[in-house]
Amino acid sequence: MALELYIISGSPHAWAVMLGMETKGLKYTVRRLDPSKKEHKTDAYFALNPHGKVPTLKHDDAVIYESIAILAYIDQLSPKDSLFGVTPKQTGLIWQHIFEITNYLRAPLIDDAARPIFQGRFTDNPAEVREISVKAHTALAWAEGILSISPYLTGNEISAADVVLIPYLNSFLRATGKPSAKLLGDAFLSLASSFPNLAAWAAQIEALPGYTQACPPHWRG
Ligand SMILES: N[C@@H](CCC(=O)N[C@@H](CS)C(=O)NCC(=O)O)C(=O)O
Repeated sequence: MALELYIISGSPHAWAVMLGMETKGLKYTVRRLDPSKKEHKTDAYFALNPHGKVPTLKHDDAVIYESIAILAYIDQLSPKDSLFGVTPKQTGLIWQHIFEITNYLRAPLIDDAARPIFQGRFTDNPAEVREISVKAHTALAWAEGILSISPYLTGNEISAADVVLIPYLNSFLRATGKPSAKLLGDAFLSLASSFPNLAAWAAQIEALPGYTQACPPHWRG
């Protein structure tokens, strides 16, 4: 049976799974839900995902939600280009970085910045913007440090850690380009000058075949 992935366009978590699918070379069907019609809050969708969130994967008799769980599931479908490493050391490091990203980078980049900006509820208080900016800089500096010693977060190959981080980074950067976030955007005008290794890493992932296909559909146009 085909892999069916339920997404909302713009969701960084859905994006990460799509990038994982592309990296693994898997064929999948996208079921795009329209949040303006609350298509992710129907009884039929709650039966798949009790939280009414995306992404959710359907495959044979399996229904899996939580983006990182879906990445682990699809990784098992083919041995090609393992996303979670092949040695104990690689696997441990990949999971360590995934937890770093979800525990320490997601909040400053997505919860405190990208999401409120996209939802039109970002603060215009300069002191609050400054605090958000400092926390985002600290988060990105963590990645910059790692990427100054290896081309991907866990070595020479792309892993689930990279796949989880790039949608957070690019959602954050897209959000900071919005006029309502000008104060914050000014602090991140040139990623390349503040975080050269992070910028090179992002460019390298964006050049991979499948990257564009994995991007949020409404961004591609
Ligand atoms: N921890 C979940 C987070 C899922 C999540 O927050 N999804 C958001 C989009 S990025 C969503 O569905 N929001 C719609 C809603 O909560 O109503 C995962 O990794 O899959």
